[in-house]
Amino acid sequence: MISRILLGLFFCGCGLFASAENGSNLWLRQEPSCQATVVCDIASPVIDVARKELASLWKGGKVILRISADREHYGLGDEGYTIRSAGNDIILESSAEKGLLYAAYHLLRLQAEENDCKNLNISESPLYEYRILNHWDNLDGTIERGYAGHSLWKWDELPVKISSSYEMYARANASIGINGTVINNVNASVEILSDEYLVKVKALSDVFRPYGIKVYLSVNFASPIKLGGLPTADPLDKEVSEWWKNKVHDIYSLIPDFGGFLVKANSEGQPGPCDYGRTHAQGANMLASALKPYGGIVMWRAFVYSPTDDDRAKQAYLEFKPLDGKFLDNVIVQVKNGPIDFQPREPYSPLFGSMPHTPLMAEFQITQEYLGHSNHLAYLAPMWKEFYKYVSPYSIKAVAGVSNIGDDTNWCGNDFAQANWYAFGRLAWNPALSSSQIATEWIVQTFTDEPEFLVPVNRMMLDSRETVVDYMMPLGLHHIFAWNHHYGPEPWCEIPGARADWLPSYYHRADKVGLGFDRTTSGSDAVSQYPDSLAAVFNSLDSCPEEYLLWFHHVPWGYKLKSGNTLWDELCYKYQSGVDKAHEFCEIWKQMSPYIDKERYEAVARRLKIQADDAVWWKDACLEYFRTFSRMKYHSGVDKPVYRLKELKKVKLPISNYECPTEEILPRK
Ligand code: BDP
Repeated sequence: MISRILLGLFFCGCGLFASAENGSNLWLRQEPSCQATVVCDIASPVIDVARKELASLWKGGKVILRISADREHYGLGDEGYTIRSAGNDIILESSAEKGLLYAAYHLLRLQAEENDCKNLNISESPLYEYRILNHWDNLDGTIERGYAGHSLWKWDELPVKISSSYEMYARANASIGINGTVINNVNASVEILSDEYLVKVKALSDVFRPYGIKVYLSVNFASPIKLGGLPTADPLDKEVSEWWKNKVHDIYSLIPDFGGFLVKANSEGQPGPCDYGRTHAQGANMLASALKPYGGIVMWRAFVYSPTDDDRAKQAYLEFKPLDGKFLDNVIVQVKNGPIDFQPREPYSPLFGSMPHTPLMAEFQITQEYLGHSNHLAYLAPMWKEFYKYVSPYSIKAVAGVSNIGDDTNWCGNDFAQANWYAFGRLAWNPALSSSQIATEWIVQTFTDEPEFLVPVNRMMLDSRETVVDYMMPLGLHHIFAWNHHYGPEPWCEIPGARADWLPSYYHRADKVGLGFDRTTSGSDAVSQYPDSLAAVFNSLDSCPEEYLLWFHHVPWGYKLKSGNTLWDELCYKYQSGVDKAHEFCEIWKQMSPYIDKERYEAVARRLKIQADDAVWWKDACLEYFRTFSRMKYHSGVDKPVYRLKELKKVKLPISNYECPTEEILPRK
């Protein structure tokens, strides 16, 4: 934070920051040149941003910005645009101001990538109307599952003091097409709807508006009781719906373009309509009716599970599918990408495709809650693309990403975690972009376009998520984290009296016979929630993709996989491969030092070292523990354990969101 403020002192003549290489400028590192001629006959806050950006950064000839009412631009929507070269000039056209803003950022990105901008003929529009960040930020400044310092929002200072970070945040989002932000945690405090906080929210909205970003709020369903003093929050109670109507009216009087509400209801202890015997649809519709006259929406989360005997992976589907078609048209049901909870790898949630009469939005997690926090390099575009292999991008209405942004100097803790913020925005705009293309764009803008750097770093990023899966939870394993913690391994964890579905053994089901959760038709039957043809593929041990094997099957230790290896051997090789790759990343990075600044080089090197150490920890913990069931040996090519299981079992992770320096926690080697 301190260095971000210091940076602000170095204003250049045209008002943008001069760059300093501490990650604070994200991918927006172009030096201002202040030489461009920008022609535009409209003045508005949004256009002013586009004009200012181009005037300060564009190094080519004249840029002309035009609003056009022709059929082509009309067809591209409010946010779409064309970029065309006309001799030495460049013409940006859109049917609306926001399109021109995005066109300006597109042009500047081309320049940053050193494209030849002489013969441009580009036509673009986003696939989704809603491209939204979800901040899990609490009003006390902490962030649930945040690994990059405290919240960006300085609630104590607002609305009087407006940190310069807010504008930079908006600018970064606009540059990648993000057009909405839910600024508070889904586990929402009722205070956010108090008069005191709403003026603070308004102050943030005012900063974001010129960048095309709408503000949304997470709301607590019991607000009418806790804030309004009513005896109930029953959605069918007249006074309750009146209370919400008045609240919504107050919000729109302050923030005329307010986006709407995000709601986590009847999930993990949060209040909701089911407390009154009402359905999720009744709860959502009551809020939606209040928002409807103003054009606001409700994003109603489907992340629900209760401590029943039934398989947790089935519960959201069981609860929400019967409600298909029962939601008002300004409700979108927000579904996590997988059926459980943001694991390093999950099959897609079967709710997608199962609610044809309800708009759905995908919720991805940008913050690495289950992928090594900000210590591990895990480039997530390949994970999100994997979701789209099964779920057509056209079948969903919108996308949300749980943010990884905090007040750390470099915004995301790990410099490479910025790539996930970037990739989320770019894929929300266009899910057809490849992971590699996005990585290349990001590397070139964030670091350098030197091929000696670009090629290996791109490769490393593309390999990174699979590497994390390999050393944490290969072959479909999931949720084998330490108790109450989502960083290190504790597959053996048993807590007397704890909910079964909060313990790793619920998920891995290791026994003398084998490993994995039987979700086939002869097990929990979760497979049957998928379309028939896919269910058949997942249901059979032979045809189930191996990356989901232990998700759907309890597999005997000696079962032969496609490689010819037994399950046990394959498991060993996967963990070993994860460890090897993590070490390889350290070696690759060592070669990169000549190409970038010392500060970011060292920060990344330090985290890669933690990642490599953690990979060994994961391998030893999991293999040594599972070996107590398989009773099988490590074959050649698999390293002897560095740690003993007995010692690893004593490791206690600090329950906190800050980085865990593994060497301080682990027993001596
Ligand atoms: C889980 C997180 C928890 C969140 C919850 C949610 O562990 O902190 O509150 O999801 O999405 O991943 O509501």
